[in-house]
Amino acid sequence: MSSAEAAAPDVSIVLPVYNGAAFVEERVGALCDFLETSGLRYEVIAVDDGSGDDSAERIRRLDRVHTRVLHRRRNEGKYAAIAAGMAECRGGCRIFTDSDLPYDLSALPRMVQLVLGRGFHVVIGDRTLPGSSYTEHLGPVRWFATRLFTLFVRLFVTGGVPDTQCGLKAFRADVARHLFPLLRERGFAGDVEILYIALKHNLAIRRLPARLVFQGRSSVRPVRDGLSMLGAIVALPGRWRAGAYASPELEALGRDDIEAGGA
Ligand SMILES: Nc1nc2c(ncn2[C@@H]2O[C@H](COP(=O)(O)OP(=O)(O)O)[C@@H](O)[C@H]2O)c(=O)[nH]1
Ligand SMILES: [Mg+2]
Repeated sequence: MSSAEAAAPDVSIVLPVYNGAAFVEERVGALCDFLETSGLRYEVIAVDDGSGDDSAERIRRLDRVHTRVLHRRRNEGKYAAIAAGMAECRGGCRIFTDSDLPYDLSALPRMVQLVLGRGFHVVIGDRTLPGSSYTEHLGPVRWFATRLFTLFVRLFVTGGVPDTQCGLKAFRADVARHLFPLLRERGFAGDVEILYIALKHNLAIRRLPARLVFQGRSSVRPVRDGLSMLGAIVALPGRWRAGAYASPELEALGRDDIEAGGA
């Protein structure tokens, strides 16, 4: 093992940040405090996606160890930021979560254990599992759009994954390295696309209950984002057939024999 590999952190946390000035210092600070006491070797990569506020500066001013900020000048979307952050990660387990850290942080070491200890390729938060708590208040339009979207996704794309949109997903380093460069979607549809590609390559996906503990202001525009997500989703099967998601590495990983059940 080279010295660079020996020094690699256990976990990298990627935070896509967009106009989070109201909460980002407190939430990123809480994340760093948590990670410091977790015993994990970690790095945090916050990716500011052309925010119109001083989110990036606020995170920089926290001046926390193992934490850096990437700044993108133009707002390109949540998944553009996540993919840029993932490209910089060195951890054995690479996690992204929303920058308001909405989910109980105890999920993080659990995900690391499932990825590094048990070898799962992908571990996702799932708000439909028993043990989840999801009390997010949704307005009526968002509520309806979410129901319709979920039904659509279930029917057409990811039969085995009831909750594609939870902002808490972990990837084994080798999986992340080959999966993220295949993504075409830049916005919220990336959640569906990444799971679609993972399922197509028969990767081992483990679901974990997600407990919502904090909710920042939502930037989702239900009608506009919902329609653009539906448009993105109908394009996935055609792209697969055209070979856009072909990857010999992911295909080989899909043949891994990952032990089921247990811890
Ligand atoms: N990089 C980037 N992140 C975004 C953008 N829009 C939302 N996000 C991030 O995506 C996450 C979820 O967004 P949010 O507005 O809270 O959506 P909701 O929780 O699903 O209602 C948060 O971490 C946001 O910072 C964007 O345009 N660019
Ligand atoms: Mg949110």
